[in-house]
Amino acid sequence: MAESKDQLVFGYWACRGLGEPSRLTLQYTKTPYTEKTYHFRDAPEYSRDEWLKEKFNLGLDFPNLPYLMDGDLKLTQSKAILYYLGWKFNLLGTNAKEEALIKMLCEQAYDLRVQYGVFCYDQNGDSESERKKFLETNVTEYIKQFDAFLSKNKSKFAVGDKPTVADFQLFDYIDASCSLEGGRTLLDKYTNVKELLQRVHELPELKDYIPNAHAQLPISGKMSKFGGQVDTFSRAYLFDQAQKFIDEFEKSHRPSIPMSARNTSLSRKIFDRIQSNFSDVQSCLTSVTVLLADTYALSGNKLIASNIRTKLSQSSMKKAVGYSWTVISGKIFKFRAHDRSHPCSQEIYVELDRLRNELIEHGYKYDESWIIRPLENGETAQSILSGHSERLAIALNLIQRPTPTRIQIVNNLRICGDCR
Ligand SMILES: N[C@@H](CCC(=O)N[C@@H](CS)C(=O)NCC(=O)O)C(=O)O
Repeated sequence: MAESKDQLVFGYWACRGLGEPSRLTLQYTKTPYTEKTYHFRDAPEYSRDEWLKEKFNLGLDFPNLPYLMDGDLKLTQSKAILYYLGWKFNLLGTNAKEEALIKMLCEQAYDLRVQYGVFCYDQNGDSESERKKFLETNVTEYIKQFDAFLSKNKSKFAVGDKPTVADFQLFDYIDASCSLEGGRTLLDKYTNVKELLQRVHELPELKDYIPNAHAQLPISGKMSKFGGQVDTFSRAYLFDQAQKFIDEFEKSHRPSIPMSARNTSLSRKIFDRIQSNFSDVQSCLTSVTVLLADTYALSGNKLIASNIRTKLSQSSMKKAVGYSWTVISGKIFKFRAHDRSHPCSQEIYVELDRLRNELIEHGYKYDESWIIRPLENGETAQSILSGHSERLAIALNLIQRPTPTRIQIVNNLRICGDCR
């Protein structure tokens, strides 16, 4: 943003850290402000010079990051900044009780964020089993309590029917702690929390900021042990940033399979690394081989992909069939691609045609880039993509009467980008 002398100045590291809820507030209120971004230098020393040479010259009473300057008011402490912005922009509730609840939620979310931060910078952040433990104990406990609070209050946003600073604090800090592997699945269980995050995500005032500037920021500083940044970058299709992060991470850590390996959003370059770490295709896990083949195919190299698949089928490794499961009225249904075994198959395919036509009317086009094998006789992009098992499971739900209010699908496969 162009700098003006009366503009607010917000200073913080080039990451989400403790600064993002205030940035979300400034973005939501469309406040023109000057972002003063500080960068850590590269590993191994991660020097903080850029900040330290200014730290004591800014007129801050308690020099720290983040800081906010609004005319002669110079503030540090992330929550003091957030509450000030909340007051200034009328995002702190409409009475003393609401304000107290908003602050309680902000403090609670902050406690979670601090625990998550301490964990990720600690050696344990490097261990997948420790991350799992941390998610299952600490993070789960917080999310469970937030969910119970939201279910009791039943308002559209955390406190009341309009967004407040509590929504921005909850949105960013819960999202950060759920960037640990399994965090998204955890959120699926706590629908009040999940829906709140979704509502914030969909705020029209944030529709440019969240998928762009916000998504590009790493969650934590670069010396954090946990590679959640890679995951976040890849989710946002920012492969170059993901690669850069891995390069920097590996200057001081042993090479590892990037977190993004678990996502669909994979770059060929990232996966070349997996191949070099698992150079003997015969001996590595089937799933890694399948993933490797899919990645080559997605990055346009169908020949290498097909060679890997041929090797796989000639080896003793067995590729599990991909299924999507869904539960309707307590009964489990299972679909594989192009499945016609369900007694309502005919209606399922009619429903899929209806959905497809409706989507096409709204501008949808099949994304052929997700087809990762050569087309066979008579096949078209449409016939392949529209037979994906998750679509069949969704269609079965949609032909139920009454239509279920929530559809849950579980798969043992990657969901292709077109189905998403
Ligand atoms: N309680 C403070 C903690 C601030 C803090 O720890 N800031 C870290 C980044 S999250 C920092 O690097 N501060 C700069 C410094 O210590 O010089 C807050 O909530 O703002």
